[in-house]
Amino acid sequence: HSRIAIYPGSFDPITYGHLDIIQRGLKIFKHVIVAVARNSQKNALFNIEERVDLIKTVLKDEPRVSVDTFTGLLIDYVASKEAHVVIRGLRAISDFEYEFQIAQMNSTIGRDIETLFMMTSVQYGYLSSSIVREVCSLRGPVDSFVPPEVKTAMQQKYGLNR
Ligand code: COD
Repeated sequence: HSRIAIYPGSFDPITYGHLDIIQRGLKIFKHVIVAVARNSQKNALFNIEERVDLIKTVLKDEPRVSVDTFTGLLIDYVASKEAHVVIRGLRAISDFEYEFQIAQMNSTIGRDIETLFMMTSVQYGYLSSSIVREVCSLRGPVDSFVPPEVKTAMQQKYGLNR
């Protein structure tokens, strides 16, 4: 029986789409560890420490969530936490191929790991960190996509807080 689930990702930055998956994960698991990957190759807006701080800030009232980082293989990190479940979110069909590949790889090279997919909530189906970054950088409204603290941090990065 799993009481802990690992929710890994880049979280650059965390959005309401991620937060929705976390809140729903908490209905199934006693504890969710949000694990920010250190060696993600994506072009980053926020460094790892900034991403962790933002996640901690927006989840400060949720004692059943902890925030951590990991390097190397996800399966090794999961094993180090004595966890067996990885939560991932699924949006469109376009997510499927990538997610399917990761999950198959992890269940092949990992031991006793299940990937649990949660379907996005309708209102967040189109939401991704990268599209939110783009909208914000072009001075579009992002209030319905990210918490206020994340919006402020993004605007600072893009030099929009004047
Ligand atoms: N609604 C629902 N789910 C969402 C939404 C939304 N609006 N937005 C994002 N999500 C989901 C994503 O589908 C994903 O499941 C999760 O939230 C995190 O998303 P991202 O984009 O922040 O994170 P990714 O996909 O970049 O994370 C990839 C990892 C870092 C987990 C992966 O690269 C990894 O495990 N790296 C470590 C090295 C490793 O083990 N590699 C081998 C694996 S094959």
